[in-house]
Amino acid sequence: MTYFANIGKIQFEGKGSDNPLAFKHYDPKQVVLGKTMEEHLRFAVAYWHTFNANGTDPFGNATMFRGWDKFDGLDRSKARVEANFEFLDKIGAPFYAFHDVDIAPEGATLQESNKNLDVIVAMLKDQQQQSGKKLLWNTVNMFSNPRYVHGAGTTCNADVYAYAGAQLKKGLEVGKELGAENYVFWGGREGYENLLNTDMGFELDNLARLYHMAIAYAKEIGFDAQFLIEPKPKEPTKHQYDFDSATTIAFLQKYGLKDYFKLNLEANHATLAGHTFEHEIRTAAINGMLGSLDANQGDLLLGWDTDEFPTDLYSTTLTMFEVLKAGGLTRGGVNFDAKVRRGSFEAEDLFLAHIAGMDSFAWGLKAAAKLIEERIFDNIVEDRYSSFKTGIGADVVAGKASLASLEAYAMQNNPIVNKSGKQERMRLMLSEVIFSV
Ligand code: XLS
Ligand code: NI
Ligand code: NI
Repeated sequence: MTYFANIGKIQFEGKGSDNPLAFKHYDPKQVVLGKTMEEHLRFAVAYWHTFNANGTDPFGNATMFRGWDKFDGLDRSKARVEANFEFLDKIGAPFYAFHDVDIAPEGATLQESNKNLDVIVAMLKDQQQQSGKKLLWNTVNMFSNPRYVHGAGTTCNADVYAYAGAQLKKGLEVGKELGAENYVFWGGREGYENLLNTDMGFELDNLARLYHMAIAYAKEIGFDAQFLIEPKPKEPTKHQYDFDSATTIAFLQKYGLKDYFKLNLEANHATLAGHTFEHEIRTAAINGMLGSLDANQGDLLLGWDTDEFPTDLYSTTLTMFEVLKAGGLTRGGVNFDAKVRRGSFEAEDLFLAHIAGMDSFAWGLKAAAKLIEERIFDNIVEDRYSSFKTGIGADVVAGKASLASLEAYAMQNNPIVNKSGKQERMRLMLSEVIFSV
């Protein structure tokens, strides 16, 4: 069965092409800084946005009716599996990612849900083997079902906590079965609405307990995926506990979890937290915590997680600049946690949107590589801190300075001379590089 009959394999045609169904920048085999674009970017398709979303919003019903929507229940799930692998093949993405509830319908009981999962996971495994496509990460949805109204790992109800543990256990088994490269924890409803009814310290202790149990179980079953936490500051709760990179790292450190996790950073979550994406990536990188990326973009005029496909070249360039400087994504990837707009309801839009995202990231990768190869910013930054290379600055860095030695130096060093930071010049240089590649 084919779901995208009118569309063939998307090819790289280069900058001159006017074919909307072709890549202008993403040439998977092109080598950039010693690795192919495919190896750098490790693109993944998000199951939930591509195969489950139907265009509903708080004000309106579904606008999207896909080929698989003529089926119901498990049959629809099976159709989605086929559609997923057809899409991965045609768009040329090596990876996909899902929540348990994306791939199989929830049953009336835990047993029934697990049975449904088993049927679909067997199919996914088979299709993975046939196609060579891989699972970048899986996760479990512990936020949509009404049982999670007060959270999962941070719920006030121990029965719900137990259910969450069971669902997580199955999620780890599914990840192992499918050879997932990573396993993601996004704290869907791990947060609070009102502090008056919330024991914050207790909730965080319980969340850490759940993570420790997950580490122990993964070890027990030999599931060696990289564990990732995905920070987000708000939505659905007013105050999500994993607010941003820095908050999440502090949490992991406090509970002795830091060595077992890295971060899955999402562009739109960064901006919701009042940061740029590159700020979040840098914060993770300097703490050795960069794991993977959920690529999308928000809209500064709207205050929520709009999950648009990333097309802002400044952002993709600065993102890839940070990633390259941090040594790459290793086991992570660029997962399009992004959805087509409600008005983009044609099946072809799924392709056009992914092409836009992949080309924008490839463009950003090329620009970032040029910034690095030609040391366009590095020289400026190095010069900016050069006073720490010699004299009193070098003493500070070597740990040889004391407040007394700083005082002795400051007393005879007069006047102090500062230099311009030159950021306006650098921003123009950035534009020049982006439009030169
Ligand atoms: C929601 C999150 C979610 C995670 C996976 O905002 O981005 O989609 O990536 O649960
Ligand atoms: Ni995400
Ligand atoms: Ni998100």
